[in-house]
Amino acid sequence: MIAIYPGSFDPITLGHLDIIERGVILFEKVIVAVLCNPNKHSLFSVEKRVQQISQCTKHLSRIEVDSFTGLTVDYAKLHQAKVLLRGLRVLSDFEKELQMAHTNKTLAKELETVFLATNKEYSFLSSSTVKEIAQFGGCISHLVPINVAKDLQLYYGYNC
Ligand code: COD
Repeated sequence: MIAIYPGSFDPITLGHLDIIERGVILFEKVIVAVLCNPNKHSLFSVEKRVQQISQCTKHLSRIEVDSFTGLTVDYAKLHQAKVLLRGLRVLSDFEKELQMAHTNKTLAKELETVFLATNKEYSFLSSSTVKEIAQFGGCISHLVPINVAKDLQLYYGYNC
């Protein structure tokens, strides 16, 4: 069964990576799909995010990294995926994720959303937190893959 793991991944964190690593154990193939959203300001371009994810998932087989525009359900149908993979950290995620899952169900009945609970080590971790720490020169090397840490340090002009 093919699962799509859609998201912004701006940038990918160790929390996202943990979901991907556990996802490939459960599914035949996981497609990590980066949303290209021209209405949302992103720190890294879609191409850069795809490159970052590809680089830090090199050790995994049965994974594809791609970008998409439009509806996630349309992208899933195009790739014959039956599952949308999502992660849950805290209660506020649950509200947002449930609403998204219900919306997607109204658009594609055959598609199931599967949630993986965050690894408790990463339950506090989000791309926004990482960007905020990096912006002020804080150490982020324990929060993101090494290649992403380098990109953030280069972007904000510091070393840690
Ligand atoms: N531990 C576990 N899971 C985590 C962690 C962590 N530390 N951090 C993030 N996650 C999970 C998130 O809960 C989420 O499930 C997933 O990883 C991706 O997170 P983000 O923040 O990178 O991506 P989102 O949530 O911004 O992605 C939203 C989509 C792009 C999927 C959504 O906006 C979408 O589908 N857009 C396309 C238009 C569409 O189809 N709209 C209708 C559906 S609402």
